[in-house]
Amino acid sequence: MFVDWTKVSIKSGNGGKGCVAFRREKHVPKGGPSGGDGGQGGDVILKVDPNLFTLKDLKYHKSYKAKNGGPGQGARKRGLDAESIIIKVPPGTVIIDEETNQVLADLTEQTSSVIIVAGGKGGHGNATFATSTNRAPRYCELGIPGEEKHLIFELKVISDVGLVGFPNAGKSTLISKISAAKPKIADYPFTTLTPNLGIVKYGSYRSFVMADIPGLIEGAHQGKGLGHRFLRHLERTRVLVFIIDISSDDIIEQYQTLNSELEQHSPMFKIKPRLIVLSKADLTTEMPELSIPDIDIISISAINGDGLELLIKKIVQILESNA
Ligand SMILES: Nc1nc2c(ncn2[C@@H]2O[C@H](COP(=O)(O)OP(=O)(O)OP(=O)(O)O)[C@@H](O)[C@H]2O)c(=O)[nH]1
Ligand SMILES: [Mg+2]
Repeated sequence: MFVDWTKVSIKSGNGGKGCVAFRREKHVPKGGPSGGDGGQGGDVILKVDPNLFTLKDLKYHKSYKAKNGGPGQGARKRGLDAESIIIKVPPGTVIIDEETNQVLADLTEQTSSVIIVAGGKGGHGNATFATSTNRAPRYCELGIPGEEKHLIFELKVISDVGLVGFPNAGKSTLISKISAAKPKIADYPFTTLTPNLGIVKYGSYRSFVMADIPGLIEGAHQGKGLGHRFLRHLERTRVLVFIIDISSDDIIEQYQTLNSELEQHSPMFKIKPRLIVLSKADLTTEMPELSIPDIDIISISAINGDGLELLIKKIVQILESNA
């Protein structure tokens, strides 16, 4: 199951309480203060796991609580520091504070990690407070309490290239031909229900990541169909590839409709480099004469492979010139 949004509560551990104690040894009738400090409460840490692709695990585990630091002990012994809790998230996870709506972290790098709430510091034991005027203090500090937060985890998948198209246009077929992704393909709309990522290899060692999302329909930005839920997964892409069935009545109008859905979702799409791909070219012998300023239009057939090499070449050109 693909989960790209969930709420999670987290709490870091309290610092351990300091200790009040005095040295008790043979031949030392009035030993000095010896209460140790409390240990540090556990942190809650978020860490990217590049092998994850969904927030599914978090959906079933709604709250995470780190342990409290141990209390200080006699003989100046410090309480145990509590272990941190590490929550693994897929690359591209955005962490939002539910109360303030503030973005607290955006974990895009393959290795990034962040302490989202730090454990409380332990309190000092009475040994710390001994002075020349008060040699036997009978007080200590409590630990600092841990911090609690209610968070929203939102995944925006990380991919270089995003496929945009109406349902049934052939997006999933394309990604299945040029990458190892094996999405479901069928001759009806809304076959794809959640995003698929595929790694497209080119040259000897190079690759880019392509995202196939559910098809868009007019009104998607207002919630029609399924696509709007997934538009945010295109936000981080560097190239948009519009896939339009070559036998469509008005290809330019289809492009404009798709484009306007994207722009109404977010104006950031206006400046994204793009390509238009006419799919299912094997089904027609009439090649439409089209042109749109500054946008390359190429035709492909994912079924017989025509145009796929050129498509990859064009995508790479755009990626490299916008690196
Ligand atoms: N003849 C021909 N059929 C194709 C080609 N590409 C895709 N199809 C067919 O078009 C239908 C839809 O393909 P999909 O890849 O599932 O389309 P999609 O855009 O992913 O559709 P949604 O997931 O519903 O948005 C399937 O029956 C495919 O076999 C092509 O190049 N030539
Ligand atoms: Mg599909």
